[in-house]
Amino acid sequence: MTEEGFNIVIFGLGHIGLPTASLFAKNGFKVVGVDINQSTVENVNSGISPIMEPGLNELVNEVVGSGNLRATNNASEAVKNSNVLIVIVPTPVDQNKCSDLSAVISACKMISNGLKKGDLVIIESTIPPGTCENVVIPILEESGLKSINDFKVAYTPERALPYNTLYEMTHNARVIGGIDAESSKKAVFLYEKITEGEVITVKDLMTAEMVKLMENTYRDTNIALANELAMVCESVGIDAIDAIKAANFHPRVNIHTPGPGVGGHCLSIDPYFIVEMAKETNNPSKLIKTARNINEHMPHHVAHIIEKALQEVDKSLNGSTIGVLGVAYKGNVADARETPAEPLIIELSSQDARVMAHDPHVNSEIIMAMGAKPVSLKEALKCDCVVLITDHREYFDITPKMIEKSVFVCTRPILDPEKFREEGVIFKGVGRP
Ligand code: SAJ
Repeated sequence: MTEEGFNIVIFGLGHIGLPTASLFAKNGFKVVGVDINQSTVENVNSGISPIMEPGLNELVNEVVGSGNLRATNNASEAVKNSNVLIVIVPTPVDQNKCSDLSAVISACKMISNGLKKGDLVIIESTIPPGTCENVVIPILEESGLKSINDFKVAYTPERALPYNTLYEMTHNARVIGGIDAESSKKAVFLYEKITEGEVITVKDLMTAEMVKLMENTYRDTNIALANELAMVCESVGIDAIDAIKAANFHPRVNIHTPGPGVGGHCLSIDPYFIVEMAKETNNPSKLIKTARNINEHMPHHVAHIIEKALQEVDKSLNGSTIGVLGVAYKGNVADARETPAEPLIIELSSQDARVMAHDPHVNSEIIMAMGAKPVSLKEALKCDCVVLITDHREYFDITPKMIEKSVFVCTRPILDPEKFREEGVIFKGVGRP
């Protein structure tokens, strides 16, 4: 097999699709990216990355310049001239916490319309186990071709950490499951070209689908445990952050970090795919659902901590100014999807607090859409209560003197409570007594 034998089409030029397309292009493959968003197509074709990701803009510029990557919204033309079709489109959950596969279905229909003998279809989108067999392949077979005999199918989940995507995509191990050995072999050949990490094959498509969900569920459940321990410690006067740090010295213990809740497009969504699958088999997944409930409860818990801290200075939420530091879902990123800051802002506003928010990475329109007034860091620090939600690098240098009204709720373990308390600041936080 050689790079020349493969013409790749990638459906979805988002946070994962664009870096993947660019890495294949950099490694000598001819790649066409299909996206429904016209401005994404135009940006990419001008050598600009619409996604904020370290190193991506330079890479897109290089591979578009070399002629190996181009973008289009003409799916049928792209499918006609290719033999590898990779689907990397979003799979959110709907209001009932069930997977919304509409983007995957739509991409598969476009592929099916132009599918040819010998094509390889690879799904990267996060999906409930069984989706390749029960949804993807039946759509592809509407083409009149038969899987295994006429076309091949593989599933490989992406595992890159946002904002470290290019490094992780080129260094992390990859998991691949195919509908048959030939599908896996072809997919392994392709992904070995873009990662130095090990490329592992698992028995089948469904196992590979499950691996992805297990990884994010492990993390979400572990964080829920940390959050539950933190809330218990708060109520009995133990500093949970210190206790977890000490417990983690045990060689087989790795309790994650408590915080204001779990955001982002992965950990807060993927566990629901297991819950959904388990429900269908009459074998409810109690622990995973409970972990989600705990993590979704955290913004409400933070609101409660703020209320109690204000009471110590004879204030209530009603009429108080609250300065939220950080609305991004985690430190040093501009992404606010599923951020715990949003339900917190909504709850504080519903109790008639005047909520202002500062974030060095997230733009003002997003902050306003959450219901907070965008302000400078200086203004946020003047509020009746300052609440640190996101562990952005910029907040590591906050000192007690900067907290004007002396009430500080710090939901991430990035500052030393004693330093603040010594200077008369009422310092509270998740896991802090
Ligand atoms: N968080 C905590 N405590 C912790 C760690 C994280 O409260 O100890 C919070 C963060 O603040 C954030 C959320 O959890 O709100 C998720 O952050 P994250 O850094 O754990 O994960 P993501 O969503 O940015 O990326 C995850 C990664 N999965 C794993 O590490 C198992 C990444 O490798 C996946 O590729 C990505 O999900 C994905 O696309 O699925």
